[in-house]
Amino acid sequence: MEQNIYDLQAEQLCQKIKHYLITTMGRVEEEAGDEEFYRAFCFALREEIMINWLAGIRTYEKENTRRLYYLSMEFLPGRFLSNSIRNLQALEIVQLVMKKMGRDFKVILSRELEPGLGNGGLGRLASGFLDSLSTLHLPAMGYGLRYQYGIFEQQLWEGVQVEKPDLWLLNENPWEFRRDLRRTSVQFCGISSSEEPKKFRDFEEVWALPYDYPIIGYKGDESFSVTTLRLWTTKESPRNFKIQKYNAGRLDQAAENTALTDVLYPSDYHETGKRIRLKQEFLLVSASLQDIIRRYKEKHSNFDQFADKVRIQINDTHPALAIAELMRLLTEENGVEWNEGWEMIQQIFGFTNHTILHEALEEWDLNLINYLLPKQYRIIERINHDFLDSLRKKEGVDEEMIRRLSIIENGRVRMSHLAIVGSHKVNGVAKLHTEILKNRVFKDFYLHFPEKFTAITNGVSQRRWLFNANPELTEWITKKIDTGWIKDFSQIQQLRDFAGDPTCQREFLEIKIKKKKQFLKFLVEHGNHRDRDGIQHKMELSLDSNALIDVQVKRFHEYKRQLLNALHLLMVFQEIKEGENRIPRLSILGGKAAPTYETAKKILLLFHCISRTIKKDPKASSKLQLIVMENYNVSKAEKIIPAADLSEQISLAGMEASGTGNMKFAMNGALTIGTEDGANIEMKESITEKWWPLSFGCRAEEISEMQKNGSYRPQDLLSHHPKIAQAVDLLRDGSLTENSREQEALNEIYYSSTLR
Ligand code: 26Q
Repeated sequence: MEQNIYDLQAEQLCQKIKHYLITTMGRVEEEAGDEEFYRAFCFALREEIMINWLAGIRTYEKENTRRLYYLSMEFLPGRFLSNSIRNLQALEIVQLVMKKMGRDFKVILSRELEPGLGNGGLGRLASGFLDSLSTLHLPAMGYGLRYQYGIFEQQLWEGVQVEKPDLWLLNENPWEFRRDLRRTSVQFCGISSSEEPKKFRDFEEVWALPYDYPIIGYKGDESFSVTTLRLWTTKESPRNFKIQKYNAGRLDQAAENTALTDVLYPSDYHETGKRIRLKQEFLLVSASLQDIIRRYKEKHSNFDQFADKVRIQINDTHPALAIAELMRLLTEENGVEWNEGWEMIQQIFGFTNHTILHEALEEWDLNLINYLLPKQYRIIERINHDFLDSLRKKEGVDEEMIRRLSIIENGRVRMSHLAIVGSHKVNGVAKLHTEILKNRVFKDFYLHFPEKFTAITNGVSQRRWLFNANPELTEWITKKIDTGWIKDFSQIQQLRDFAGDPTCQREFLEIKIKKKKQFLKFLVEHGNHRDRDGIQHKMELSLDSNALIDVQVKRFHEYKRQLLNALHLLMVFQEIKEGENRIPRLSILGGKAAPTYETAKKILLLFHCISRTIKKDPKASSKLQLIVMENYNVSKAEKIIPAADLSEQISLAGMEASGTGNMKFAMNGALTIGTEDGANIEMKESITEKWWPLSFGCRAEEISEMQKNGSYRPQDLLSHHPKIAQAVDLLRDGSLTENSREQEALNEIYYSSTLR
């Protein structure tokens, strides 16, 4: 009986696919290529979700619920198709369709180009939230930018990072819906007369056009929800092109606004201070807020309930201008009184901080803001003025304290201060991180507004990282504890009862081996390496699934200490050469370096040199291999993480705000080699010491102590530990390099890390 229903549904889907191939692409089934088939398949599948999508929107409208809006300059949703099929519990039907139509499911899935609209953790977290909000049927929406080019594609030419444009919009995207009716105009620059603030002239108008993406929640026993991710672009609005500038020979100025959403800024942790970035941030903020207000006005004739109906979370300070822009929209365009408006603002906004690195804290030149956003600048001045006034009324606040807390200081606007002042909550992304915010980074704010600070530890979506990425382990877990954990991950605790059972341990290890084999197969089939001219060559494996797979995949950054991993590999290399018997180890490295981050690029090159040196040594390569994977992204993560035995989470304690890769590995059964940092600490607490055997390194306080009294002396360490010294020496004695360019890079790493 059930089989018949399946068959019927699959047959219907087949018909739809054929229909789309013919009517939208002019192709018959037999001649359609894989990409065309992929697209037709998505068109057919998305029909199945439209009703739920619309119904959800209608229900929230009818019930007039409070909405949550997540504003973020970055989203990293990963591929849509595979995750959606899994969430819809449609895997079996889809496999049947593929069989009926003679297509390879894996190949079809791999035709989807991943939307890389983020740098790393912060963007992936944003997408994870949308997945959860959708699964939990909560009335929420994400707002971001539809970059024409997402994070660059990384190629490694003999270990040198070469950045190529990310062409995710190469083909028509079946997951986006252009919403012409919702286009919005955003204003930059302009002059207003002080007598008549309503008369604003000579401003520059930019049109933002939204595209909607369905974020499909998990379908448990009941029905499923679809949440909207709305991304703005300026590219597709013909009105953004300035013909007069073009005729005057200034193509750059003529096309500046059509190009505004062209590229994602690829440097995490580095404030760029660039004008186009500021315009991008404001575009997101203004277009989204106007959209939010429009939606509110459909149901209300005044703003009395606005603060009750709207909540806006800002993902780091990147959208913090929303505080000024909403204040402007309320007071200047909707007749709300200043004080009332300000009350509302603080109820509406919440601010998440993701980093303590000083160079990543956004500050804008006052003249730049005043020129591009004169109205908002004046509002920031007033907010600051009122804020400082209220501080002066407090006891024990001197002018030095005022200076430290001020939003505007020394010709700069501090976005984090604006965000804190305008929000009811400021959250760090793990316990330790929040403590550091309270005691160091935002100490003065904590002194005066302790109630604002809260720790909300990050999470990841077990649906993408376990349910979808590891169906084998999913099945095993579900056999033991049923399916509740797919929606509520706290239920995973029930697995405790099985942890010590030898049969369970064996079953688990069998699954791990299977995932390792799949991954190794993927490496052999797709894992190329490039020579100095960028030509690809097949990768050879010297180890098999008996080797420990030891993985560090994340953005390249000094604080994440990929260099420490490299030095450890060199030590293992030496030991093997000296005849020590070690378990074979396959070390996987992956991650992008910001294009301007020279040190990170040198460390990438070092890994290439180490990999090559190991490969050349027959004795070493029978026990050790290092593979540097190009272009680490969400899709690659889905393949690597389930296969990992060891998860490298070795940041300098106090620096990694939370980390989220750590959680993805742990839920796939890898052991964490980790420092006492970010969410590692809380993970260790809940998993307990017994199952967390590989903890190491200084704690955050010990590091602060060392920094304070200058007691970190690498030379002393080297003279006390000959094995470390021997490994470090390889950096400069020429045994890893083949040319002077490489040796110069390694020398710089050597001297910058040993001479202090
Ligand atoms: C800032 C100004 C101008 C241009 C770019 C930026 C910029 C962009 C991205 C600054 C920082 C980022 C990204 C930060 C990030 O990903 N942080 C990570 O956030 C994760 C989610 O909370 C945490 O788990 C990580 O610990 C944290 O490093």
